[in-house]
Amino acid sequence: MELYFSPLACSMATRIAFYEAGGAATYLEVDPRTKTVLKDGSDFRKVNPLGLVPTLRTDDGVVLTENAAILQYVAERLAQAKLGAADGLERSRLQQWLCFIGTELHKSLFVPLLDRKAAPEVKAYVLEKNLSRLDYLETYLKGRDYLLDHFSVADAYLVTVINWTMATPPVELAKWPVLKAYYERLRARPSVAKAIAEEFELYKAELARHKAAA
Ligand SMILES: N[C@@H](CCC(=O)N[C@@H](CS)C(=O)NCC(=O)O)C(=O)O
Repeated sequence: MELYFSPLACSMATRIAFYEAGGAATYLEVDPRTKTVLKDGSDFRKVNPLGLVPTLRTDDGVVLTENAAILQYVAERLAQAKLGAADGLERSRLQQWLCFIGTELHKSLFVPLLDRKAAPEVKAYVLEKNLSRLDYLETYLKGRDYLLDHFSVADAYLVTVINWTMATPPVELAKWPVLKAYYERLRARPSVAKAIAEEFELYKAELARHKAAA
């Protein structure tokens, strides 16, 4: 499988899933500004017209987009690692969490906060409206190690998104101690630690590249 990714972006969740399962993949870095695939300079929009990562090319050459779909596909393909759901209700729970992370956290809270072009009023509105999502997680995670009863691709996605609090100072994780402890626990997990360490180096290179091009 080939994973189109950008450093520290939501695509890191799929990398974590591959590392967790010991699955082989080819990682193709996409520059988020130029939308070029670094390896060969090709136009990523020819693969995904939206220019969004993650994008996965399966071993059969099929192109899949959308984090929730990709994560569930990878979990099913690498079923021995049990990163997905065991039965019908758990499958719905997994989808519940993937949808929650994708819509309530990723797009509604973090994307506007990370957007350098978003006006301060927009950021203030987003914080006022969406910080309750973190309160909700704080309550849910009390006494739990993971979102389901075991580590799953939903945790891979959540730790990836919570990792962005490093770059969103208005969201101080210390205000949600249970969520902070969850994040730190998951960050220490070998698959997550490896993915963050590797992608952080690539992120620094991306920043240097953008600076040089400015
Ligand atoms: N709905 C998509 C959103 C993916 C997404 O927002 N990816 C970001 C990185 S975290 C991206 O590629 N942004 C580049 C852009 O907006 O041009 C999904 O869930 O996969």
